Amino acid sequence: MSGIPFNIAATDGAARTGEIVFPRGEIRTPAFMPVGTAATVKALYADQVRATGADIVLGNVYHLMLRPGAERVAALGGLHKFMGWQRPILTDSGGFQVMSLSALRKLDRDGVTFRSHVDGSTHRLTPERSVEIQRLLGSDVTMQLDECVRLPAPKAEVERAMLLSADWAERSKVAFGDQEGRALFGIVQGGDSADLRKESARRLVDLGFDGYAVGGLAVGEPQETMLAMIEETIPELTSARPRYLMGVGTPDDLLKCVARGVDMFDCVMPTRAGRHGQVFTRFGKMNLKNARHADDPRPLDEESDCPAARDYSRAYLHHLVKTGEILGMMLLSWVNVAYYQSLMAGARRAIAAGAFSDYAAATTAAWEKGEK
Ligand code: PRF
Repeated sequence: MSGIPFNIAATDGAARTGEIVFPRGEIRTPAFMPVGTAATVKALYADQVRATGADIVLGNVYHLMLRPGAERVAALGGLHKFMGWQRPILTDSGGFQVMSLSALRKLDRDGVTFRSHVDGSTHRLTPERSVEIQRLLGSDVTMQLDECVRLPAPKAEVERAMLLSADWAERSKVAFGDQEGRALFGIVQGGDSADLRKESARRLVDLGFDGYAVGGLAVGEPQETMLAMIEETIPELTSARPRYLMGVGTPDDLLKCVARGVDMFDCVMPTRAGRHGQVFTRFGKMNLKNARHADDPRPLDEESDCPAARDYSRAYLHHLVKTGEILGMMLLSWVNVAYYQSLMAGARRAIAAGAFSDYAAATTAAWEKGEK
């Protein structure tokens, strides 16, 4: 392992707060990592993402290997320089696309062959090639290649994918070797089966990773099942290492999972919702397409630190969304990423003060009450 420190400053029940220390900067946990699939957090400047409080962003192996190509990014000085983000970057391995692009790929024990959704060309990913691409990109957190399965699925299918992912974890670890200042995370699979989840977690812990991700959740199962699986998995993972729940979620999911001991999250939700006219604020979720906003001179939240939430009227944002203006997507993505960061900052403060459950209850009550 690469010796990336994870300093836990305080715990409150199962929740923890601390810092993961990378040469490029610290990640304050619990952390929300905005998704920058194609070397951009869609509709936001890198500096703006940083100003919302994000310590780390995501990139994606599958998308970047197709365009612009990992070797090209490496020749241009790496992903940080390419996209103008100098802090840590976590790259996802392509394992999610094994599920989301299932019509365009062929899986075998050794790896997966994708037919490009862009131009139909074929691209091969093995655990070794995924690790190599992430090294070429200059990733701070490399994710193992895994197979994510959509739920519901037959248990035998979930078990096959879990065992394949465990085998790929081992191969990824060998391929990664020892990279000073960079981390490799294993990914727990096992669908909605508690025994498969535990077995997956034990196999990863036996191998030893810098951090442990929980994959294969928020893929069609109810929230209750997701939370139950987290409760089954977390105690099996090394408590001294970061735990990352992949592709989750709503603000409510985040609070419930922080309470269960998750340290890191990523999700397209704040940016994707923002491009579709939806915003998250401390008053809950609202859709700016709704005609009730057309004559409303109030900002989304006058107490927000985010200029997009403070300095523009709801009537103007409604107009931008209704007319499909680019600025509407930019401002709403900004509001949402800023809200997710403020939610996590609040969670960190509350855990440090030993008051996380009060914080979660008060935050949830404010969403439910909505605004006046
Ligand atoms: N595996 C990988 N990336 C992911 C997932 C997974 O299971 C998920 C599941 N929610 C999101 N992103 N590699």
